[in-house]
Amino acid sequence: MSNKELASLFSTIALYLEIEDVPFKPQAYERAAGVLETLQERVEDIYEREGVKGLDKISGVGKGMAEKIEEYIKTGAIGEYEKLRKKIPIDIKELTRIEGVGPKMVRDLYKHLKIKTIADLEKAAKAGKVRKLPNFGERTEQNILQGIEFVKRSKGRWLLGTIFPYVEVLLGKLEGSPFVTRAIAAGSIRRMKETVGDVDILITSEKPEKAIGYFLSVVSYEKIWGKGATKVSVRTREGFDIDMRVLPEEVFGAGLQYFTGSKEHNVRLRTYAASKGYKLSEYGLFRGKRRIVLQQSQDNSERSRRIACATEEDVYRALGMNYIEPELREDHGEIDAALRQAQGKLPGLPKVIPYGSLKGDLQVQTDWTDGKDSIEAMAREAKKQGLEYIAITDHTRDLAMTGGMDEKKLLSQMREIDKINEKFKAQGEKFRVLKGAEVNIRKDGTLDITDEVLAKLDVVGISVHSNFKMPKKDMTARIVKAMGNPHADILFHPTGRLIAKREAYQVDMDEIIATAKKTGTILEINAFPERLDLADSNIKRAVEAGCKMAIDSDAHSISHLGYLRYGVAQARRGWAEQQDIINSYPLKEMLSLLK
Ligand code: DGT
Ligand code: CA
Ligand code: CA
Ligand code: ZN
Repeated sequence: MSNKELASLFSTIALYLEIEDVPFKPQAYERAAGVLETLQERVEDIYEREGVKGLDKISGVGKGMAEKIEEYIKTGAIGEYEKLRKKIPIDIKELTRIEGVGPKMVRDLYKHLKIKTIADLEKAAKAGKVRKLPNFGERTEQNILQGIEFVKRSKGRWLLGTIFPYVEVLLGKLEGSPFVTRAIAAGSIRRMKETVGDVDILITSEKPEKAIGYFLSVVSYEKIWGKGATKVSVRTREGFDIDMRVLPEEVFGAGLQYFTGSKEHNVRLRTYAASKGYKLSEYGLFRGKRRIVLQQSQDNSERSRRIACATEEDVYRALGMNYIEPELREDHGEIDAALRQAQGKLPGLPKVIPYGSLKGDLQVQTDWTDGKDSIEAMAREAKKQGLEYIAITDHTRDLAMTGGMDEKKLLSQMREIDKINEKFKAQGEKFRVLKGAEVNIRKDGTLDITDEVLAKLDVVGISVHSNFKMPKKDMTARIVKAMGNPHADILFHPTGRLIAKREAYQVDMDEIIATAKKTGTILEINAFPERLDLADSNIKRAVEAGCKMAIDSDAHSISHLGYLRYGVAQARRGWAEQQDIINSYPLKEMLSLLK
């Protein structure tokens, strides 16, 4: 059992209770779910040590919730959930994945139309039944149908940010096994693609059967799709699939290269190899075109023809190329660039920004608006993670539901930040909290904070949070106008997309990029796992145009600051170098790159 599983169970209970119109309880479950999501220690460990009292002590978890957690730890189930699930047989999780469909809507749809699944909802909406419900209307019905299309298209893929921490833990366990020599994730995870279809794990081992047995003992799986002497595929209890393969040590490089993909990269590489008289497969790079018969033990003649397999570097080098980082392997011109580079010609491969090279974070929310932690807590955690500065960028006036700040509140927050900086200084700590805001771009392209106050801030982020459905021309004009504001430093999450949830708004990226270049506005690479906005392809365009970018976590709690690595990954996938990313510079230089 993990904290995350329990959190997800709690938020489902909250949804059921909302459908039942139960007062207050849903909020208690929601709050506890939020806490569990980000809790560092496992609740089981806390419970083992301090019992239900210890659970009660976790801030945001009351006595009632602590008892529910205890019930779950002891029995593996929560009675209230089982009861609700039987009473209200709706697939809430699935239905609320549709953008714009919340628990209240699910409740009404169920009460009036007996809608339980996305399929039911699609049928009813297509028949025009949804628009007739009180508070729905034709526009809502259209939006629901659009949302359903989007969910259907993204089905079966998982956010990298959901899968990656799981895989890290799993690899750690595998490496701890005496039967495993090394373990690594290949496939889309190694390429750090924003969404992942399934997890591919490669290991080397002297005892493959034992290694597979060990793997099955540490993964909680729902079913085994298939199992052989050197391979096993499972569906995890979390609902995604893992393919695990055991590779022979001598050909590990070739295997890793093959299973890292992408398919498109591999096809291009294999075709190039063939044109040079080689044969490339997961078993190695071979001279000559004769087809290799795949079998466990290869005969001596094959072994003698095999020229490169131990490391990936060997494979690329033998083909006359420089090593290509996994994030670049998408057949977007990387093979030609690697060939040119090896021949001393330009343009070569980019020197992609290294992980861990960020010095600051320029979008951080706090408990002044919809964040969970205080300014100081965010700063201390950022410092712990090796950063030298962060900008506090809480929401502004128009986002009233988040407690968006007006000028007065912003000014008082600035005084608070001064105090915190003084405190750091007095304690001899080298860390700087910058004053900022995430200012709303209104429909007409003006900002919802006066220029006079914006001028006092160190970092002004601007973003679209309303009227997402404007025509492309109008949306582009709106954003371009806002970028022209002399105080607007960074365009936050430039396309507004939410992966698998909400399409990006219609906007002319070429014009945004040109305007960024002209006005010196920084474009953000928002690292929040469901945003990753700019997307990799847009980053590449921005790099080519010579725009500067910032990689921000958009953290709403201390646990989100770690998202920065997904932003760095996205930047690498967009061929960005360290010099392209302003928050990889020390504070003074970074500030000099803002307007
Ligand atoms: P995913 O799982 O959809 O996020 O994407 P990948 O890239 O992880 O794809 P997956 O899991 O189907 O296969 C893992 C890698 O194995 C893939 O990136 C390249 C390699 N591979 C799989 N099937 C083929 C194939 O038919 N041809 C070639 N050249 N490579 C393949
Ligand atoms: Ca995969
Ligand atoms: Ca796979
Ligand atoms: Zn927010």
